[in-house]
Amino acid sequence: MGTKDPVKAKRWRSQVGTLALSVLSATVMTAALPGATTASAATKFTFVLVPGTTVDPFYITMHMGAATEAKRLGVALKWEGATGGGATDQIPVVNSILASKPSALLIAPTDSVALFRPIDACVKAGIPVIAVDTTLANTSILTAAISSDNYQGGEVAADTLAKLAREKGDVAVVNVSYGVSTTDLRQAGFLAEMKKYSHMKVVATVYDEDSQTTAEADTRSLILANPSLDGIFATNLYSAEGAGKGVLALGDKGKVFVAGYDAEPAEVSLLKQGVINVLVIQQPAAEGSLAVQYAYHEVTGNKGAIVKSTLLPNIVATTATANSPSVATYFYKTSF
Ligand code: T6T
Repeated sequence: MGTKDPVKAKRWRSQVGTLALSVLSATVMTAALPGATTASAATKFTFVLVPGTTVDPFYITMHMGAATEAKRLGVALKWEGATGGGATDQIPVVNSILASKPSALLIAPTDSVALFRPIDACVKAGIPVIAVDTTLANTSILTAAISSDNYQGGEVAADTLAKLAREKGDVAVVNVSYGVSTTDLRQAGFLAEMKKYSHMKVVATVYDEDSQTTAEADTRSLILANPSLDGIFATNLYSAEGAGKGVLALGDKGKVFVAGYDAEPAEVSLLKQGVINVLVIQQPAAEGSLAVQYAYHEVTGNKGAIVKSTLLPNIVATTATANSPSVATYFYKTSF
């Protein structure tokens, strides 16, 4: 079974792992974990969750899931990070955590290479590290890595835009920043899938450094520079919100189609208006919850229950399904 393509093979394996895991985690969810006794356990373990940024609804929703699981297990959970989303913002945070020596570090590395050394210093100091959402280029030092199926999300975006554009025309990508493992994979999945449509062309890829304003300005320029542009793939929350606002501002709703990622309120509103046509939604709360569970397995010696690499499935929402309650449960929180 599986496939020769290593990415797909790994994905296939982890999906099986995920399936098995989701069954497992459902079981674990209802039963007391070995060693999970009274509140006294709370003081015994302290985990720190470091998001890509502290203001991003994706990570705020992840925090909510992690905090719920930490409470259930009687573990103290700290939330430490920067509002900026770059390696220069995150490295000092990791260095200060090293000094505080928590029981485990759960982190979304903002750069797959630049964060290796600060994270490795934590591991060498005996702090197990779990990557959640983004990861490192070299994962050998990690206890586990949890994310969503980013490559497949890019493929879904390509197929949806191709269908909307009747498999003819030009498209562009509005991405975040090179070196962010998740959005790089989304772009890779999109470009590979687009190759299947011989009458379609990717005319440009731009980077908005995680800024919605820049994404909007880039989108306007892309449309003005490419009058026959039919579609835009915006690889994350801020990119999608910006791309949608750019299309709306130029009056191109229904002419330039938008496939976006994530589900914070402004994006969801643009999806319901038909400005954004499809959103690939992740499960940040489940990622956060699983990361706490794996950290708990690690520190209580239940290492056999840890799956090294997990990709949680995506939820795809369109303008037509955006109002359905089953989809709305996956919309992100802006605070908790
Ligand atoms: O798309 C998510 C996350 O998966 C990605 O790694 C960075 O951007 C978000 O946090 C959304 O802003």
